[in-house]
Amino acid sequence: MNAPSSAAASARPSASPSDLRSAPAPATGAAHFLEGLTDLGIRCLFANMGTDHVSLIEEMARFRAAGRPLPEVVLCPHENVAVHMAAGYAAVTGEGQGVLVHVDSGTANASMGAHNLQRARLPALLMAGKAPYTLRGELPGSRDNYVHFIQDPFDIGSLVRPYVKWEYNLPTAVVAREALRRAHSVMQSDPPGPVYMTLPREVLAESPAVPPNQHFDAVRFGPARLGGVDDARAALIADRLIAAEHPILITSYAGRRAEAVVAIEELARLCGIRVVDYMPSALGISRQSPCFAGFDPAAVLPGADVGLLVDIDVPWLPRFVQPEAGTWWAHVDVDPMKQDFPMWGFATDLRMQADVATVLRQVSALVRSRSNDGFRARVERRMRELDTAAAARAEALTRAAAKPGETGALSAAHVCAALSRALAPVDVVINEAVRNSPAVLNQIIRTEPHSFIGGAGGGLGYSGSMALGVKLARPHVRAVHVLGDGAFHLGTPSSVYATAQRYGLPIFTVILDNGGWQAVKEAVLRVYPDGASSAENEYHARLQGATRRFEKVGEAFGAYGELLMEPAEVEPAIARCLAALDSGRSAVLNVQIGLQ
Ligand SMILES: Cc1ncc(C[n+]2csc(CCOP(=O)(O)OP(=O)(O)O)c2C)c(N)n1
Ligand SMILES: [Mg+2]
Repeated sequence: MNAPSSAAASARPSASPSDLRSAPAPATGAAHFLEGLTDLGIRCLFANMGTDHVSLIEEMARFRAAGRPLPEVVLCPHENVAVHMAAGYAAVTGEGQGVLVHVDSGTANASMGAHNLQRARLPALLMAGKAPYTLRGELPGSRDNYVHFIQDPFDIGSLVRPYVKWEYNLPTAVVAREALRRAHSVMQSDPPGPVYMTLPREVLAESPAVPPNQHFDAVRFGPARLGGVDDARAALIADRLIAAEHPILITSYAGRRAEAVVAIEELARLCGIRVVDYMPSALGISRQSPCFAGFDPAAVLPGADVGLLVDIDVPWLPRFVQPEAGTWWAHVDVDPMKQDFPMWGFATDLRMQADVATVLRQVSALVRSRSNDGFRARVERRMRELDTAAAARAEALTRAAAKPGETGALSAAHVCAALSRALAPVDVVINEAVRNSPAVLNQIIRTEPHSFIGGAGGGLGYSGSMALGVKLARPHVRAVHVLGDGAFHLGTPSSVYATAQRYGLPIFTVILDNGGWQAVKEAVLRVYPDGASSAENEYHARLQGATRRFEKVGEAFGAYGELLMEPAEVEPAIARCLAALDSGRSAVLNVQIGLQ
């Protein structure tokens, strides 16, 4: 932005250019920092660079020249991409990666993503350089640019503080490796989440006297994970399930861990439990399981005598839905107290902070050892009822998807059903379809753990970048995201497709374009059903102008694009997009579903 000032350089002791060339480069703070990242097993650094990162950039070149290991640097033109790539990567691997952003401005751009990561319980190590604190060349890395004076806010951590588990300003590179280990252990400990570290430019540029052989290994300094519970509490749940007539289970983010999906299925089949995946941010149960009871808790609450809340933030909306007074509730959660929610209130009879997979396996073992003929007969009856209900549900969904809609106003359900038929079980579908989420959830049949990701936070604009992170972590599967037109705008799409192209990470984007923000219109109508907005038919929610060719944003960066208007073209268009995808190009399908 501004030319470096020569005044700052001249304030330092002078050295001739030939001296500089011949002197061996001392290990800078940045070198210790990069070693620390490698210690952690961090594979990727999703980065948006600035003047704060000069020593890191310089050390990376030295490391490459020396053949030393480094994390893979993925340059992201917008921080939204960087932070949500880390989210996508963590969603399918559980492993937090590095996100490197530029001072306060980069942190501010990454803040919304930090919110989404926190709500999804996904780890990430967010790092920002800090503007230099020395003004006159007193130390290497001192201010040499106009922007260094304007990028030093009083409290940079406040930009992400509500969304991180831990924050730290690295005071000296002497402790870089230890601080990094601590950051990593905190983010990976239960409940996982993002952490934030700031790196002053002088600290990265200094040549500290670091004690030799510093090593903070994962075995002795690593994360703390939750496990199961004492048998007495597991037995309380087991005994209730054995005696139950109508047991239910509601989950939302248990599917972060594949083990939990297996444990839910096992317990549900063992006891004949109806399972609802409410607002899922990860697939909690196969959509083809007989125990899967859809996405709406209101459908299973009536008549339930035993209820399990399992890894869930909001099991229903109390304004509209109430559980039966007589239901006995147990809550098993990696985070049952919801300390990050100022207000939260769902009454339960038994609460435990524990690893869901382990507790449910404990309960299954106890149910097996304590079960009796009466229980087995009840389960058999319930499983027959569940089979019938699942068949009826499948039939209703097929009917709902049958009508394709009209030219320029295609049915979202029809399009999603066609997409479902074209995908493989291992492919990963990311939902950001807002008011068309029911079509995505119901019609795109997912069965495998980690084959579905949904938004856990409230920040739109995540799905394209999460798809990139998924593709990076799982190169052999397709990463598909379905999103609204508003979400597409918020997702910094030019940066998404630029990154996809540069790093060979093809993704498939399906936009459900209804001309704007249906969710905003509906929100107004819920509060003011017969108000002035309704009379005027103006909700400040229409975005469409004369030309709206979202697919061309992808084309600008080498993606294959199609505008889909015609019912007869639904299947062929999806096939063409998948062919492009499978050949290594991203594909963008702009589906016109009619104006909201
Ligand atoms: C970053 C961000 N900005 C604004 C919002 C507010 N918001 C919630 S839903 C919505 C509309 C999204 O539009 P679209 O993706 O087209 O979905 P539709 O409502 O039409 O189904 C908006 C703007 C948000 N959730 N996140
Ligand atoms: Mg829309």
